[in-house]
Amino acid sequence: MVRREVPLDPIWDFHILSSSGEKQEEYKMLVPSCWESNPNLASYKGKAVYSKRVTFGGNARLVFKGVSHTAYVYLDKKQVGYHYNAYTEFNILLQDIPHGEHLLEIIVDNSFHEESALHVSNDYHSYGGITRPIVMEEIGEMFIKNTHFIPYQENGKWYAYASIKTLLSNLSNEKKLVTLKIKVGDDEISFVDKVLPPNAETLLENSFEFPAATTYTLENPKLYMLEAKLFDKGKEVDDLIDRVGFREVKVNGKDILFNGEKVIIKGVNRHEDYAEFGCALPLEAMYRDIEMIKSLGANCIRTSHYPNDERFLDLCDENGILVWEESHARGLSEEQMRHKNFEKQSLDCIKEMIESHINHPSIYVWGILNECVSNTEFGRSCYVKQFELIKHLDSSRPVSFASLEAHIGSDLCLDLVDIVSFNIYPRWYHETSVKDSLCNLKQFVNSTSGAGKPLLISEIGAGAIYGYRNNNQEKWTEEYQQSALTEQVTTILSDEDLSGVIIWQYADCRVDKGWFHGRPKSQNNKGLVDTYRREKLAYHKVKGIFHSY
Ligand code: ADA
Repeated sequence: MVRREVPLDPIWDFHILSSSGEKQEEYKMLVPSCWESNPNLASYKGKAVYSKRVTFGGNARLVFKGVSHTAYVYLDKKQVGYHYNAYTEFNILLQDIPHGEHLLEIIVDNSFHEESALHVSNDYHSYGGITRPIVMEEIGEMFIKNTHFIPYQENGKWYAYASIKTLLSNLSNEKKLVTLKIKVGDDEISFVDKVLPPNAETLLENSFEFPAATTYTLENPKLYMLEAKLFDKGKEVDDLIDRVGFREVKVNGKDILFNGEKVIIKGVNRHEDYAEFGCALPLEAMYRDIEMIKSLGANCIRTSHYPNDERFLDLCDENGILVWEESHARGLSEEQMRHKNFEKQSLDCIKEMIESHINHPSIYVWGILNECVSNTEFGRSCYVKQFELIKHLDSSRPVSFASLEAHIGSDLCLDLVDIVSFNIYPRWYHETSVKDSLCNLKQFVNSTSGAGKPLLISEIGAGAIYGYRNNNQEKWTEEYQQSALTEQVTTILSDEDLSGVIIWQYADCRVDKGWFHGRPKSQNNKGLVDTYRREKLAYHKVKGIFHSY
């Protein structure tokens, strides 16, 4: 390992900021964590500043895996970075910094300020703080910015091939001649004597054969270490390590194919939310979710409604759990989509999501714009732009978006997707039977350009308050939720026209204050487990059903 990390102690100085920017209450804050974990700040919305003295010098990259939701970064009182969106990674390049101690300050804002188009009052909570890990990396004059690995099939031969793209950065004022070596398992490939122009980025790309590669399957999720090493006159000057898998996702007619085999989706939607930790789940809590979801018999998680912490995606990779990764947006109206920053903030989110997560073999779908305005011409133009960007960045995965029941009859975007997906709530928001609801949906989809494509139920479910029990078939009881989910899930999984179901939702989650109507305890209570992961009756019932299909 050549690239060195500058150690950052996890305890930071922390001050609440007044509206005029003055430091007020003082705390110590753990990074990563949400400030809501501090009882005094459990409902705080606004600005705060994190500060720390760090000793380093030369060139460095400050990598933030997630700050919720707007970050202004200062080094020695000078602004060096800005980022919007809680759920995507960003980094800041610091060049020619004098060696010594420096003051690093990060102002974080989680208010629904007027520049914010995606973080708005919603059916989930926009927490505050540096909620995902942060690292400071020492780099030299040249470094490997990223390596993208796309496995593919040729001439009926599975997974012997991959296209590998590596972006190199030369920060010096001189032209450099370098060699890049990339090892995947035991195979090594090289880009020899490549010229890097001064102060520029250079993309090296080619396709390679890996004849000995073992296929990544859901039963045997074989991962390979990808090690990229950069050499300047024979001396190793930088390295980057990631994990990859050889697999292929395709759509054929109405089927979703994973390694050429039809897969039926049995999934759960999951928010990053946990009673004690808010959205900043420690690895143990993530791991527990993975264990519970596997034991449920599910094979898929939808990261509703934003890109997830990469450590969670790593766990999905390791456990062979398919991931529908979604860019950030939920239920935006046309007016909200016409917000002056909506387009830029959405496209940035997609770019950052794909750039940083493209190598995860578990991701099988890129999703966008959950339940937004896919039934107007303006709305459609937004979906078109976002899908174009996705296909430009990664054309190897199918794309989709979750439409809603209210758009049955009017959705204008079903031609844009590889997989048609709808969120429907029979037996919860209305009393139409599940069978009739599916019938209406299929009739509509078949009358559109979505006909003949895989059709997935991306949300269905019912609410229950953990521990509220009676046998009166009353809504909010665990018994009612169990009976609704039994009908919903068995009807979908028995229907051969459908590609499967993703239950809304795995665990209860906190919602924004404005959402208290229909949200007892200010939570979305449709979880199979509550915010502490205590199992409701429905968890056990669904487990039986998932294991029998
Ligand atoms: C929608 C939405 C979810 C959640 C759900 C519900 O379909 O996509 O975020 O709000 O409904 O509980 O009503």
